[in-house]
Amino acid sequence: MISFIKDLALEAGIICLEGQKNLTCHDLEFKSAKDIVTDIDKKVEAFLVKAILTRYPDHGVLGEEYGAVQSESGFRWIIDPIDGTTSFVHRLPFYSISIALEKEGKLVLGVVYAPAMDQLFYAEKGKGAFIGDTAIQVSETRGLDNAVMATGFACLRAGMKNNNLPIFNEIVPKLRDIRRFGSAALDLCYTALGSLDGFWEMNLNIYDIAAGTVILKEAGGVVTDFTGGGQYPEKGFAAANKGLHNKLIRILTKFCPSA
Ligand code: 2AM
Ligand code: CA
Ligand code: CA
Ligand code: CA
Repeated sequence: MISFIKDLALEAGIICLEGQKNLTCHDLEFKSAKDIVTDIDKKVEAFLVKAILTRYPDHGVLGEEYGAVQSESGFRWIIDPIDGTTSFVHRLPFYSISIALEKEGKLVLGVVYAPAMDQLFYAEKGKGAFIGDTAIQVSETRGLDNAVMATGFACLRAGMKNNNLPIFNEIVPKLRDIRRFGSAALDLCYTALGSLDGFWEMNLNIYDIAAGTVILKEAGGVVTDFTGGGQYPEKGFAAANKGLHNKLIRILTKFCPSA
């Protein structure tokens, strides 16, 4: 199953790279002023859903662009066809295809592919996390002052009252530095890889984080809401290596959005 999904992600990557060549401002649709979608997002999701349901006709699906296909099977695929559409449209390499599988409500498989950099991350529950053929592990950084983290501002685009800017102001001075790539799935994979030490964001959706969460947990990382509990992404989303996660939560907990 994992090799089937990895192959699909690679094929979806070709659709992204080819589609991007001919992309113009006329191909953008605005879900809202700051929330864009392209034909390629839709094409990739349609391709993935068709291939998955052809192979597993009784499974369910949740995708960002076309929503849900219900199922009684206990299996649900959670798909973000392009995570980081803004980066994709602006021809920055930090976008990804994100595919996860949930079994009886528990995430069991995740594949994240960044076509512009040819980086393929994947994990199956209990079997470790990988980039290509190489096993990956979170960093051993223990102090916030040695940590490089990522965050994002989905909250601004969603026009939500829960804003990341006060959190950003409080955390960034405590860190070595901050990065903002624009793909929550990749932020999680880079934390799994140990290149980043942690990541937080609010107003994310399950399809932004499902695959990356499997990958990060299998790489030894911890994923919670802003209070350290399991109500993510509704009550915020915080991910880090084990040593740093508590330190991050201590700051985030007072900013926990009311779900
Ligand atoms: P997307 O590119 O698939 O939409 C980066 O901040 C994260 O926020 C990405 O995972 C991005 O996913 C998501 N995002 C972008 N616009 C958003 C919006 N309007 N509401 C919620 N999340 C959004
Ligand atoms: Ca989107
Ligand atoms: Ca997304
Ligand atoms: Ca998307």
